[in-house]
Amino acid sequence: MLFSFGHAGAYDHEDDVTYLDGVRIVDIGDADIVHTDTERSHLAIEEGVRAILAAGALPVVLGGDHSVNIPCIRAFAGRGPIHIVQIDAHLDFVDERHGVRHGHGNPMRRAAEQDHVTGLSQFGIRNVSSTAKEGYVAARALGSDILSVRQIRKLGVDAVLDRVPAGVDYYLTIDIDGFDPSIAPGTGTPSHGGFLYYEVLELIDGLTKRGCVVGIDLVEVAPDYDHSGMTAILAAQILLNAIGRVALRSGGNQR
Ligand SMILES: [Mn+2]
Repeated sequence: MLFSFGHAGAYDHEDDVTYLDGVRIVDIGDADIVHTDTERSHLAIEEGVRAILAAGALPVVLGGDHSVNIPCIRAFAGRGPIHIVQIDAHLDFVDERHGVRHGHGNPMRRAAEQDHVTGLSQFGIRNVSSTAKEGYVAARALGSDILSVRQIRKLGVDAVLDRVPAGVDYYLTIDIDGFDPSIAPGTGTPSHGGFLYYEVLELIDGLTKRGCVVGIDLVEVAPDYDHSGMTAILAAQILLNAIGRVALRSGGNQR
């Protein structure tokens, strides 16, 4: 509502584009969850994403913790290969710990195991994480490209985009803790040294020019920790601008 000013679309004077003009957005509501039953909750999420894909629309899924990415990626099975671009402080590549395989430390490992996932670009990874060194080794062995925020700043956005396979379908997963806690404090595992707004927007903008973004999730916004509401506003702004760019450049090209 904060960005609903009563005129259509979102005009960006730098690009001279009115993003979201004519774009139809439908909220299909929450996935039903069964408290303490992750598997059944994930099945409900997968069913919802499959329904969105069957309608020919772009799924944009709001978490929830990062485990919700697992059913989102499963829903793309049988629809052609996807390359995953992850914005996150954490690698989320734990295979199993304490018997847990479908928690919020596991999603990129579960994604990499899927036949329809061809590779991962993991951006913003830094600091202490649930993933130990063996997870990084396993991710790289599966062809994952792992870059920290500092490495991305040294390379620049264009050089980073050059490392992402071109002309393919991307699934974009944004963990809000990929951003710096100074602008996104409302999350369970804040990690200092994170991205600023335009660094991520420019990566997303470049991605929509390089290939087709066919799915998006944004996860780990925790309202109880978001005392100023600023984290939710950041999430809304990055999604508004991401959806606008995908809609403009995919031209109804969604699978
Ligand atoms: Mn994550």
